[in-house]
Amino acid sequence: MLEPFKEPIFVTKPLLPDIDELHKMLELIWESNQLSNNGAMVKQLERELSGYLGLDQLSVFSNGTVALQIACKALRLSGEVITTPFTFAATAHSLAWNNIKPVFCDIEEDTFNLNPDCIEALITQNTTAILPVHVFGNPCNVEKIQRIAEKYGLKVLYDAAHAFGVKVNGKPIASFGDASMFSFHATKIFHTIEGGALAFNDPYLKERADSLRNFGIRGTDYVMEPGTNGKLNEVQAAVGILLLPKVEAEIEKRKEITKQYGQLLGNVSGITVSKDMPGVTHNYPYFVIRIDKDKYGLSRDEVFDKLKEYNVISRKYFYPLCSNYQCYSDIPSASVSRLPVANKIADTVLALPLHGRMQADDVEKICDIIKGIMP
Ligand code: T4K
Repeated sequence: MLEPFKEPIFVTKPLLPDIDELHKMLELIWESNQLSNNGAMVKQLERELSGYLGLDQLSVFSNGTVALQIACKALRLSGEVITTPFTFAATAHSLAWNNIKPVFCDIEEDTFNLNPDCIEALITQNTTAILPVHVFGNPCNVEKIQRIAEKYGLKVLYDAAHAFGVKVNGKPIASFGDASMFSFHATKIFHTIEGGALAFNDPYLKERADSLRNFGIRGTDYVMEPGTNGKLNEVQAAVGILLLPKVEAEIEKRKEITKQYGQLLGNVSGITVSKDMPGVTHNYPYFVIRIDKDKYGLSRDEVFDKLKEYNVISRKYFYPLCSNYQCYSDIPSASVSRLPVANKIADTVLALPLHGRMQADDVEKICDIIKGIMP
């Protein structure tokens, strides 16, 4: 019988800047007296992120959710938007906050992403856009989605919250679609404690989003439209500047851990591990397994509870589906019968701990526990 971990081992642990380096950055901010409102640190972070990600039109925001809400406004989305139910609450909520009706589309069994083959049947005269999510950093079928969008004159706004630094055949993930949102929450590979970014393919859209994040103000005497407050502050931008050079090493470490998990769990009956996709530069934000109760002997919920007894705090990302939230479940597209794959996946996935400070021994022990609890 294995002993539980002495301390809880969480699904992630945030990357932290060196405290002395942060102190030096704070001194610069204190000297400048500029704490917010598009100061030097925010501008530097935007420049460095644009360079790192290979994107020209990039702006940072106070969080990913507000960035997504602003993107909907900047793209003038309205009516209905087709999206995935297998995502974090923020995706569908950003539409609802813009008085847009989310129309839920089923997902692919292998990638957990929006299934492009199910999109066309959901398009009506009220549809203005598609909002797919690159779930767990795995790219959507960007080419098929683009073809459908062009055929019906729809915008494509990607929720790339998990996909920082991901590339498809060498192209940055945010070069696809009209706009993409990255989350810089503390639980993400690159973060600014709270924060987010939008990348656009049109400079006009960036200009509009920049004004929308600052109340719609366009000049000293001119407010163009009802904007909001979506500004990132200088201290958080400084955290981002210090973390950016650490991202590559973090991804490398996570890649090793992902490989180790794959080797140790790949042959366990009833457990499916995620695999790299051809042509994709991955960023390894989460390690997610699928559990088939008939073969493994325990359900996902039973594994979740058992792991907790060993101090392994896994997460049921993404359960419940957005389409099953009380606020959306009355929408016709949300019915369980229309989303068979998404409902099946949401009931069987489990995210295991994954971060750069995990040791090989930790991974081995978690895998031993998973094998040991198997009836
Ligand atoms: N779209 C998608 C697809 C998203 O996944 C998200 C966010 C968004 C949009 C919206 O972006 P933001 O507005 O958040 O920028 C977390 C995050 O809060 C959320 O950002 C993220 N997705 C979501 C998938 O996960 P919780 O409720 O699961 O987080 P929490 O607090 O349980 O944290 C998970 C574990 O991480 C904890 O057990 C311990 C560890 N942790 C967490 C924090 C915050 C730490 O060790 N230190 C920390 O400071 O939502």
